[in-house]
Amino acid sequence: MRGLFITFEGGEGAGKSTQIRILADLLRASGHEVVVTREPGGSPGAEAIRHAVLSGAAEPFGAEMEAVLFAAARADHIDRTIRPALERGAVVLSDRFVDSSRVYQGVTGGLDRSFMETLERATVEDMMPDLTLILDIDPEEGMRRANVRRGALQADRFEKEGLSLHRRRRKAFLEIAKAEPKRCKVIDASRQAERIAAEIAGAVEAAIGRKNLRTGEKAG
Ligand code: Z5A
Repeated sequence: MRGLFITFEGGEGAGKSTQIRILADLLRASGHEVVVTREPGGSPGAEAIRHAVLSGAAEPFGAEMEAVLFAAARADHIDRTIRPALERGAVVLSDRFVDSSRVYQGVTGGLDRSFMETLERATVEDMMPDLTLILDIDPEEGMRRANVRRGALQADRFEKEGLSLHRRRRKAFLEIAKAEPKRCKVIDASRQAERIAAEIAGAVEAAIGRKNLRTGEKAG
């Protein structure tokens, strides 16, 4: 693949969308084609599944079925959006990807490890990110931020869950970072957005260098 695949992970309200917007502007200004996408979603089929999983409509069918739906959405997202963009040489910024399944369905959903690994192999194949930025924040602060942003809108299937689950997820993301230090970088997301953005820009610049991605002109 000629492009660069970057994923943003972490708990609710960590600031992933905010940081993706800042980074996308920076990369575009230096001439890269940037594709901003998200999970669940990022392609027409996956966006349809997003509605089913986040509304809670799939919850009665159990955690395994939810995991299968997230995986099906991911397979479509990869085929329709991520792989074509990387083949063009673009930088792909995805708000969540496979680590969210590992954490939300695997760890806090209590699903069997080998079941999750089989799903992951069947969907992700060679499409692991070049860089995963894990935005780490105290879940209390993350939920406070998410509540402010949501305003009068209803909380989704996962936002409704309690603080202890959010704490377990934070720990699980940090464990992934520890197990895969080459791919993952933990970012302290409790700071001001500008300071976080500066650290992210440094990490992305290094990844661009490692991948020898062209800058200053449109990838093509
Ligand atoms: N899920 C899953 O279970 N399995 C899977 O495989 C996948 C996903 C892929 C998708 O939610 C849900 O699906 C997710 C996991 C599950 N669980 N939940 N909930 P989503 O896409 O609707 O939402 P999210 O991914 O959790 O993100 P978020 O809550 O929208 O937050 P965010 O993107 O990280 O933060 P933000 O929108 O950039 O910022 C939140 C607010 O804080 C906003 O008002 C900002 O202006 C403010 N903000 C941002 N940065 C700062 C700083 N630095 N200081 C102060 N305030 C800030």
